Amino acid sequence: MEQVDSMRVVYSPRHHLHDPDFEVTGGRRIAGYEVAARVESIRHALESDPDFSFEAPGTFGIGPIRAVHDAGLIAYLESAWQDWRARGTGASAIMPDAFLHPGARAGMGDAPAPSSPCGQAGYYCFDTATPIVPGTYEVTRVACDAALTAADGVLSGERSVYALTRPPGHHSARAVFGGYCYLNQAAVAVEWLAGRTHDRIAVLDVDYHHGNGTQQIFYDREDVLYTSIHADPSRTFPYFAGHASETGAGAGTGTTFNQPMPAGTNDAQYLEAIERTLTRIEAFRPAVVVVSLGFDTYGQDPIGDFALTTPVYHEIGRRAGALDLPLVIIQEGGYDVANLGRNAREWLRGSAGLAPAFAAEDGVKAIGS
Ligand code: OKP
Ligand code: ZN
Repeated sequence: MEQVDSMRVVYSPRHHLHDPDFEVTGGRRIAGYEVAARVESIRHALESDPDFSFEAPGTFGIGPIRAVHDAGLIAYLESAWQDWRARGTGASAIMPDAFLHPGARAGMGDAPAPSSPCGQAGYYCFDTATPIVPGTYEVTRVACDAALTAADGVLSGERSVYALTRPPGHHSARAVFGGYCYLNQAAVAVEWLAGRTHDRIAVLDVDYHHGNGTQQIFYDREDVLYTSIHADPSRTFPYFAGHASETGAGAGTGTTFNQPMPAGTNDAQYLEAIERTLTRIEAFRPAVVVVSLGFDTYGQDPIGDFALTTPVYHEIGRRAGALDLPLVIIQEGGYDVANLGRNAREWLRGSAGLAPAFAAEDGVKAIGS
């Protein structure tokens, strides 16, 4: 594989404007895991490496977002904070206290759209970990612009471009959001690329969590392959999607490929799963691969239960790069702030055919060979 000059990294400091100070997880109100320091850890690691060059996102407007998300959801996200300030509960963030659970209205037809702030929150949001604060909409729009800038880069001939974004996006579905995600920037990039190339697009979702939103948006699509390696939903969020039996519907039958993994999944097991996924992607012959890149698979991650080590990220990236297809790499999760930077740096260096930045740790040498 040939080496690239330097990998473009799309980054905006505006992500700091989305900074909720809590989430509710497992019945506990806790400091949120999805913090600004996450992408700052990655920025610092890449800025000190001459093989990466930073640039600001361009602006692509609302059109590419409307192509994947429901108009009501977009309008809600845009106006929610102002409405909450005018007539909400006074809380520092919007969070639902009741959800439109399908069972609650089973047999009664659709509910009329609610007009109260808490009703709307429970209509559009599916969990208690995804607060809306004053800067949320602007930041999720910036993240979409960054993903589209990366997509535009590969169509202009770059081999791969990395969108260093937060919050993540892959849990956000067509008409509902949750899981720290608001708009789904990977899905926005996929749809935009499909429209530009009139060709097949594959998703390689290597976040620890299943990307239920991305899967749903493309579930019936023949031209989009969604692949994911993730913690088995029988034990982990998003709980209700990501089973191996979910393989697509209609014209998209066979274009979803899930590999749920056990607790304790290690480097060797993960590489076997990656190999199966990359084989599927190659057979699909996509024009572009969109990578939903998460590092919550790391052994020290506070919300994951896999056991991956830093050096394996270089090997995973190397194998993804060896597909020899353009990569639009979009940052999703990963919550061990102290090690995020070096894990991301290794993955990206591997994907670009560059040598690891760090010496292999004991026990990891065995897996790459
Ligand atoms: C976003 B991304 C676990 C609750 C999980 C939300 C996790 C969202 C992860 N007890 N809450 O995929 O990294
Ligand atoms: Zn995740």
